[in-house]
Formats: sequence, C-alpha cells, structure tokens
Amino acid sequence: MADVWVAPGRINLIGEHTDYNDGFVLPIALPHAVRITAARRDDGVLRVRSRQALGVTEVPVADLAPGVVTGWAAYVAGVVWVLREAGYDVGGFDLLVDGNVPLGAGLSSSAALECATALAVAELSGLDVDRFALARLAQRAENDFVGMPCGIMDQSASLLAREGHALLLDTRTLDTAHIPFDLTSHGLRLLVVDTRAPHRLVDGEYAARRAACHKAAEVLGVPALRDVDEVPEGLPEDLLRRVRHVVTENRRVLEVAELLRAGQLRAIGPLLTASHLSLRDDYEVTVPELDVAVEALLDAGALGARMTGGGFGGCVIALVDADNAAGCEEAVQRAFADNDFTAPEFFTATASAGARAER
Ligand code: GAF
Repeated sequence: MADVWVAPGRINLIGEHTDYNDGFVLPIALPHAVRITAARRDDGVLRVRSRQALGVTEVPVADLAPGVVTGWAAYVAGVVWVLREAGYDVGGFDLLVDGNVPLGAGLSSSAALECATALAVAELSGLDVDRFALARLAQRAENDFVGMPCGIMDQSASLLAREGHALLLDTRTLDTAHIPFDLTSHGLRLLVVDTRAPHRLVDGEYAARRAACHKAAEVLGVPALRDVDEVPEGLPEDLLRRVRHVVTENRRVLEVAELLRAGQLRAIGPLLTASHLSLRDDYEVTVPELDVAVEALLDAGALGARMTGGGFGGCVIALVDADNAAGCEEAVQRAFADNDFTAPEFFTATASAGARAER
C-alpha cells in the first residue's frame, strides 16, 4: 500500500470564470505539487502537520464542522469532513503535508492540498469513489468548510489531468477530453510570470462576480450563462459586461481546443490575449501588475498572453517562441522595475501528470 499521495497545482490555458457558469475550461497540471504522507489512526483523531508551517492541528473527526479548523489545515480537514458528510466511513489519520506549489500565486495550491488529501483518505479507507466524485467532494469541502465559493476547475485539473495534455472539461457534465499539448516540438514555450502582486479583496470580489452571473442567468431565464449563445440586449450595463465575458470566453475555449487538435499551436495566441482583455475590461478582475505584464510580453513579441486563475493578483501566462523566452522575461522585469512593482518570478509550464499515489 502506498503511503505518499501527490496532487499537482495547475495553470488554466483559457476558460476563466466559466466554471461556476456550467461552462468550459482548459487547464494543464503543473509539475509543482503537494505531497502527503498518510497513515490511518485507530483513535478517530485527525492530526495534520506541514513541512512548510509550524504547529499541529489535532481534532477528533467526529467533531469536524465548518469553523472548527481554520487556516491552511482547513483544506485538509474539510475533505475528511465532506467525505463523512457524504456517508463514507472515514476515521482518524496522521497526515504530513509537503509541497512546492507557490502559495497565494493563483496556481491552485489549495486544490492540490484538497486532492492529495482526498486520494490518500479514500485509498487508505478502501472507499469506492471515482475521481470525478472526488473532485466534486473536494470542491464542496472548499465551498462549505473553508467558505470559498469556487467552481470545479482546479480540483478537476489536479485529479484528472494527464502528462503532455491539456484537459478540456465541460463543467456541467464533467465530460473530459485530453488534448495533446506539446509546445516543445513546435519551438514554443508557455512562460509563467508570477507577478507576486498581493491578492486584493479576492474572496469578496470572486463571490460578487459569481452572484452577478447567477443574477444574469435568472434575468435571462436560463439555468446558467453556459446556455447563452449570443450576447443579449437589454441588460443593465454592469451585468451585460459580465455576461459578455462569459459568453465570449466559452467560445474562445472551444476555439483554442479545436486549434490544438489541429496542431495549430501558434494560432491560439490571439485568443489568449483576447481572453485577457475581456477579463480586464468586461469582467474587471485584473490588477495593474497583470496588465503591465501582459502588455510587456506582447510588446516583446509573445504570441499571446493573459492572466490565469481567479485574478486580483497571481500569474500571467504567455505563449512565446522558445528563443524569445529570455527577451520576454527581461521585458517584464524592466516594466516592473519602471512601475516600482515587486520583482516578478518566472518558470516554464509543462503539462504534467494528475494526482497519483507513489509506490
Ligand atoms: C479560481 C476558482 F477556484 C476556480 O474555480 C475558477 O473559478 C477560477 O478562479 C477562475 O476561472 O481559481
């Protein structure tokens, strides 16, 4: 039996703020991951530690309830809680968390933590629960135990992604397609810029966007904005802009997926940039660091660039010619220095494997 479970962070190629509108997303898993060493205990106590943080959380699983555990350990405890709420026979565990997903950078370190926990606990408890169900449960842990009203993209990316592939996910049906995503053979790279911009107002703003979308769907008489094909007329301007982002973003995801399937990788660049502009102007979830990075990358010859994740800080991705990656990095460094922003960090993203046990 394995005793280490690994779950990756993600970047989203395209399909932002579509997952809570029953729409489409296209993430890849990162090589950066959370690793959990786990063992069952027979006293019904959940004991959680991390190599990256001080302190120990110890709580009887029978006492778990929203609010009982706070901070990073809530993502772990929430998964144990949600499995028990769903009726699974889950007892105590010793869990030691380790990992290298940058924290607070919008690369889904929290979903990685949830998914590594979910796999470890499910396997050690002998539960018969597939990865789609685990993704839903991990999302519910974050929604109902942690209190963050996220969609299902990050948990799905962590649990379902495959090495060398992007994951096209229909968040309504959880239908998936694994689309080959090999930039190297095309002389390309996916450059990630961690802007290190502090997250501002994240939770409240995210919830506000989600609420606006639900209100718009109600006004338009559809179950979700996924069901809107054309940008409607007659909505108040603020709602109209949110709807326009979601409708056009869903289209862009499907176009990017088609181009990838056709091997036309360079051609996805303008769609990535269009996504950023829509997130900046219509969805209003960018901050100056994200916009400055995108502009510098495009000026330096990137084929396309956009913020990735929820926004309000975090990372930008850029599709670049491999031999222009260094030039793009320098351009962002210069632009950040000119604007007195914190120095950014860079890495190249490769489509990596989803969550797994290590034997
Ligand atoms: C965050 C959320 F967790 C995801 O569910 C998704 O909505 C994303 O923001 C925006 O696309 O990562």
